[in-house]
Amino acid sequence: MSNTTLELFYYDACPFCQIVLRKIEELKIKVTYCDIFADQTFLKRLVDDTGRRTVPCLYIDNKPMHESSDIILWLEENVDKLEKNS
Ligand SMILES: N[C@@H](CCC(=O)N[C@@H](CS)C(=O)NCC(=O)O)C(=O)O
Repeated sequence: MSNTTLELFYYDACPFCQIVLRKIEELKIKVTYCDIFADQTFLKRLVDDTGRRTVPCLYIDNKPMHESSDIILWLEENVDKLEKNS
């Protein structure tokens, strides 16, 4: 089982986030969800780490990755190594 920790910074009304959320659901990958509008500490962490408020942003072992297309590609390439939802 993978030890990789995944956290998705997102908000519901963001269409790029929805594309990533659908891919995560399709691949059944275990992710911690960080809604930046529901919890200001998530927004602060995102801005502190990246200097941007842009979502989606996938933290892979605490390293932020922007761009929905890059995130989806990374998920597809690494799905076999990632922890799945039970
Ligand atoms: N090219 C980016 C676009 C992401 C994007 O435009 N996100 C919007 C929300 S839908 C956003 O966070 N805008 C606020 C900002 O960039 O400060 C991607 O595909 O991930």
